[in-house]
Amino acid sequence: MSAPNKSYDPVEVEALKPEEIERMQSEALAAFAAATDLDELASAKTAHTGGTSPLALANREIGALPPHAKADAGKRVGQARGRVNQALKVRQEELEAERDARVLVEEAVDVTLPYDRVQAGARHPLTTLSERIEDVFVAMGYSVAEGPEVESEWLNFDALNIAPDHPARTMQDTFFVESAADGDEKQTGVVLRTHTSPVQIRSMLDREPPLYVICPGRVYRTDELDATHTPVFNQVELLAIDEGLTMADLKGTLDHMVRALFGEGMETRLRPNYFPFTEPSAEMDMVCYVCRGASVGNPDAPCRTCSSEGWIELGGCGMVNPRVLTACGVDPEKYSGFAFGFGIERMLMFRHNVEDMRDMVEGDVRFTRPFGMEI
Ligand code: FA5
Repeated sequence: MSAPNKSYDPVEVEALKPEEIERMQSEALAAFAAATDLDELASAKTAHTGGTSPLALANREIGALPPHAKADAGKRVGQARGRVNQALKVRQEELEAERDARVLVEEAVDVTLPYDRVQAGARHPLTTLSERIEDVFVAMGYSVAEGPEVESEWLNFDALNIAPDHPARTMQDTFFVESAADGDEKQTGVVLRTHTSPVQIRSMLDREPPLYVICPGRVYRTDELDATHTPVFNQVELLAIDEGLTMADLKGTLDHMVRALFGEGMETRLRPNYFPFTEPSAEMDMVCYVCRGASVGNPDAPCRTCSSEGWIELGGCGMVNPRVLTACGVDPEKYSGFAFGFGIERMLMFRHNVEDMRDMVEGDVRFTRPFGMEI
């Protein structure tokens, strides 16, 4: 850089001569125009606008000029730098636009091209069957009620008229989570619920009659896993409490359910049975939906679904025992009710000819896939 000099003539400083400034500017503009991509433009930018570029060095010369010469030289260099920066900005925008347009073409994805399909999951047939059953009852005005799987012993047994010394307590082999404290009669143990019937009790305690609920859910029993039993299975419970309900209402409701699930013309029959929480109680059968009874006494046309018995056992039912109504604060003089409970796994078995219940719990998609895609 030149030292300050009072008689200094800027025209005589090589870097500040108008033609020199003009040349620096032209070279910069030509370099920007020649850059074909943003990387080349970045190099040209450093070379022509950076701290050691010719125009930056010329600008530094101005500081050494006498005051009267500074304005002219400063204007000349400043205008040149302004034009160079403006040209750089314009070229930068052009090249960015070109790059964006190119990326859109080069990185476009053709969504119509075939690809390696990932198998979509689907819900388990137990879930879809359970929901189908719920739909039948919801359409009749029932609401869906749920309860906890870890249940108090009182709700699972006592409130259902199954006292601690009642033989029925051993009918359902129970997983105990916590046993009742010794000597404290009011203390109740905790169990994994053995059936969905405690949801009946919860519903009656929670709501005022009339009451129409369907309670689907998972239940637990200490049964070995085999072709017809699993320690964890699903039940659906039905409960109706209203004035003047009779066994005829129960039978009509069950007939409607089997028709909705298995087709027109289906029938049910009730056989006497015993459940502590219903009185009278019955076992409910439906006519075999495959042979419709035609296989009975007909060895030429045996039926595998019903073993040629003509009927398929579906579950237990009955009129809610007045003692249960009383325990739940429902007046048995005013109200009566019916209840019905059955296993979803067993229904899936005969509805779809599944021979081994173990297939339902192993989680193998080869089992669920033939049931079709229901998401
Ligand atoms: C009950 O559990 C009664 N709570 C049903 C009931 C409700 C009766 C309301 C009256 C009024 P049960 O123990 O029979 O009843 O069981 C009902 C159904 O659960 C059986 O019909 C069967 O389909 C199914 N089930 C029972 N044990 C198993 C098991 N280990 N694996 C799969 N399904 C089972």
